[in-house]
Amino acid sequence: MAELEGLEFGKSDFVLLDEVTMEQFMENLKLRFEKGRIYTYIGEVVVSVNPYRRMEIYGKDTIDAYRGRELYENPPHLYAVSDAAYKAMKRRAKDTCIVISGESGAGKTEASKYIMQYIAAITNPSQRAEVESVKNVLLKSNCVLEAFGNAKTNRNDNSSRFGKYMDINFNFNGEPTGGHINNYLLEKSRVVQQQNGERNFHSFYQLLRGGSDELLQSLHLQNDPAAFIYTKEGAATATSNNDRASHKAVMSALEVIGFSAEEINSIYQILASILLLGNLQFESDGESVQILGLEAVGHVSELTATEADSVRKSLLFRTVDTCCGRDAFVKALYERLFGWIVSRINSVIEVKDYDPVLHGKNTVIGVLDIYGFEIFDNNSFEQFCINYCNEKLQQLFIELILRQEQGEYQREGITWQHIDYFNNQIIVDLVEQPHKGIISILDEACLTVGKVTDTVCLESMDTKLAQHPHYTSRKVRTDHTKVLDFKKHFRIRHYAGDVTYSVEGFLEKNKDLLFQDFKRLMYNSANPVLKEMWPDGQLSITEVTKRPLTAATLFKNSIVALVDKLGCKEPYYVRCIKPNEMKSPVLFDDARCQHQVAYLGLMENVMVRRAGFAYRQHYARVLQRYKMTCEYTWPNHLMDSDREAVEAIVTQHGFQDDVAYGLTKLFVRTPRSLFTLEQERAALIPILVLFLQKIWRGA
Ligand code: AOV
Ligand code: MG
Repeated sequence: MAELEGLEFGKSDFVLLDEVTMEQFMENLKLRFEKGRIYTYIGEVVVSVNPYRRMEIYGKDTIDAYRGRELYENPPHLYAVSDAAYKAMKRRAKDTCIVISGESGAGKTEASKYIMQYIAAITNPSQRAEVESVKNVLLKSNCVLEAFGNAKTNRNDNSSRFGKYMDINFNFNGEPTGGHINNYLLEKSRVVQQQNGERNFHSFYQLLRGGSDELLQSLHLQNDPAAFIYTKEGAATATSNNDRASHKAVMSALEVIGFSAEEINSIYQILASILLLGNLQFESDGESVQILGLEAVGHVSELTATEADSVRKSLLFRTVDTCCGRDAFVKALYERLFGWIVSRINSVIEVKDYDPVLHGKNTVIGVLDIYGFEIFDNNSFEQFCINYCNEKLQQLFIELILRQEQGEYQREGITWQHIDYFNNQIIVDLVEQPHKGIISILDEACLTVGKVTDTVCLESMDTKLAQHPHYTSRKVRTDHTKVLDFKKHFRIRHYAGDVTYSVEGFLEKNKDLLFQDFKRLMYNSANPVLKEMWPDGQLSITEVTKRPLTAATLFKNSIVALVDKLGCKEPYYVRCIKPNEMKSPVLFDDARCQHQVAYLGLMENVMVRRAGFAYRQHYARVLQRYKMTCEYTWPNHLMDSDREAVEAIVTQHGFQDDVAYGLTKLFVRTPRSLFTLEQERAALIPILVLFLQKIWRGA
């Protein structure tokens, strides 16, 4: 662990701190941020602080510097872990994954893109066309998925509103041969409603601001987001996104990926239909409901290649709450569109004709970039799911970091000491435990026949969870008569902070009902692309009555499956920290940062790393680097093994009490020993250079 940057930039690995205290940790983190060193290690974990400015550290030169190198040979960087993951995959045929976590706006999505760019840049030196095309699609898919799955929130101008796990497949040569994207619960409620100051998904603004007059005309749209109910809120909101330029980029990405002109057109027709449906107004005279402005219905039917009369009937089928029915329809339209885009990309990059016997083992690197922990003024079902997902990932981090350390010591035959963590399993259980957890209680309420309201459901939670240390009912009576405003809230003490959720809409969002009429309407579309998105529209009524799983349960199942999948891979971690709430490149908000360091468990991470051995390295590597510091090993040793030679070095420098000899690696407990070696080496290098020069001159 050489200090490659000089001490004025702080310690490049938190393991090297003189003392593991929060003060020292924060001091180092802040110093490095201020010096523009946004990455720091804890062993092999990268801690990243969002710089909120363009950094000149991602170019080709940097990529070259990291290619094939070991972690400690260069300053900390995402590229170094990407390379480590790649090497593990290539040399040892291990499936690996890179898990990026941190709260909303901390820099996860940007990190995931740099990681993919790095992997793309270092593979396929022979420029084989098939491999190039796979890489191209993988890279271009980001742009498309961000357009349709990201939006401006009050935390992040480009916030991921879906979870993404991407597997990149490699052949035995270490060339990418394909990939697969899993997407998790898109926040579809955003299509119909956004919080103050937020926007709908980027795709709508990109179309309205970037689409040609001709395109917009054919879609019956004006080029003004303010003209549509669904985009009005966002139209007035300033953002750093250039919608017009993005529209171009997305169009071209879609083409590169291989979407046909019809498919691209269908995508825009669906977006347009959604916007037009949103502007429909319903009028009720008490008995029947009418749609005002039937012209728009005509446009929607044209755009979706369906019968105008069927569109009208579907919209008016349930007269109780036509607006709700319409909104549910529109949300589903968007969700299906998004799902279809993902599966379409998958069909292009899917590994085809791979024969393990012929081609060797197919290995993967997975990259996980999911929505980060978030707290808004108003937190609903979506935040509940997102934050639960972050609990699960934190749980995985705890397990893997401990497991990894324990595993390594065991393999190498070394005894070690246990470190205590705050284990968030208790919060995970609060949410997901069968019969007792919040999801179960929600599901039960959804299954109950009759009028179960959000409030009734909340009461049930309040009763059942009253004793839970991480659950608080917000149904607080201030005096004996009045229940205060927050009667519809409950609070969860998450690992990352307290979040108060409004239970309003929970049941409806969990049931996630969509009338069969709408599904049938879409399935009967004359547009094959649309029809493909709605295969369940052909089900008969009897098949439909089978109760589908609820949204929360589906989400839980998908996250459990994800965690299982990650658990069997060799994990690499990037822990992102958001330096301030202002998106400022110069502000380091001490309290906010310290809070994140605490809940991410970074201090414990350092302690675990140090309690055992701060540093471990294969004997051959140690020898290569330090053999010049010992007379018995320079220039070559005559001992039976590298291990013995390393023992000679350690003994000569007198820190034999500070090390343990594993089967294949040397373990060093305190960084000081290493410093001694490094200093010695650094002092010897000029002498060595002189020496070599002499030899050369002499020759
Ligand atoms: P997130 O993915 O962690 O939030 P992003 O990766 O979208 O956060 O980062 C938010 C913004 O911070 C980006 O749009 C950039 O402006 C800036 N940023 C982040 N990382 C870098 C970097 N390495 N260099 C320069 N700017 C950066 V969320 O998806 O909301 O949980 O759900
Ligand atoms: Mg993101």
